[in-house]
Amino acid sequence: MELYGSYTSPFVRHCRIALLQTELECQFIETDAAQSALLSPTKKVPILIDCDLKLTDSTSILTHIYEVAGEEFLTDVEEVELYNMTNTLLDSSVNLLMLAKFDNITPEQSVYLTRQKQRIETGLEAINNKIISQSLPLSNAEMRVAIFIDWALFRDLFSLTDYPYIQKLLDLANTDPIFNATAPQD
Ligand SMILES: N[C@@H](CCC(=O)N[C@@H](CS)C(=O)NCC(=O)O)C(=O)O
Repeated sequence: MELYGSYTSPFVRHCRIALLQTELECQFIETDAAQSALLSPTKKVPILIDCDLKLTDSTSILTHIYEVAGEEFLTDVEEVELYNMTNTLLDSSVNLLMLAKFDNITPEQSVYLTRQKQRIETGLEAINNKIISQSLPLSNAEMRVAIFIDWALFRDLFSLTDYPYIQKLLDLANTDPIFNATAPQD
C-alpha cells in the first residue's frame, strides 16, 4: 500500500494513525498540491493506492485500512454523527484558512465565510457536549475530533477556552503515543 499526503493535513494524519494502530505495511509518500492534482480527480490528499484500488478520501481510506486489519470502523450512528460533524467543521476551517492565505479573503469581507465561521463556533459547542471518553482508547469519532482540534490550534484558528470537554479530550489524546508521534509539523 502507498499513502500519499502531507505531514500537516489532519485528514492524512487520521490515516497515518490508523496505519500505526493496525501495524499494516504502507509506504508514505509526501505529496504537494501539483502532485495531488495529477493523482486524484478531487485534487486533495490523502490518496491511498492498494494494488488496483485507488481511494481519494480519508473516510474510504480508513474504512479500507480497518477492513484489511479485520477491525470495525464507525458502526454506531452517534459516532457517525460526531465524525461527520467534525468533518463539516474541518472543511469550513480549511476553507477559512485557504481563502485567507491564497486570496486574502476574511469572514469580514464575505457573507458566506461569516456563515462558515459561525458554523465552526456552533459546531464546537455541540461537539463539546458530545465528548464521552475519560480514558484511552478514543472512539474513531473522538480521534477525529482530537485530530481536528490539534490541527486548528497548530494553525491558530481558535482557542479552547469555551470548550472545556474538548480540551480534556485533547489532553487525553496527547497521552496516546501514536497521536503524539503524528502531530502536525511544517
Ligand atoms: N474529504 C476529504 C478532504 C481532504 C482535504 O480537504 N485535504 C486537504 C488537505 S488538509 C487538501 O488536499 N486540500 C487541497 C485543496 O483544497 O486544494 C478527505 O476526507 O480526505
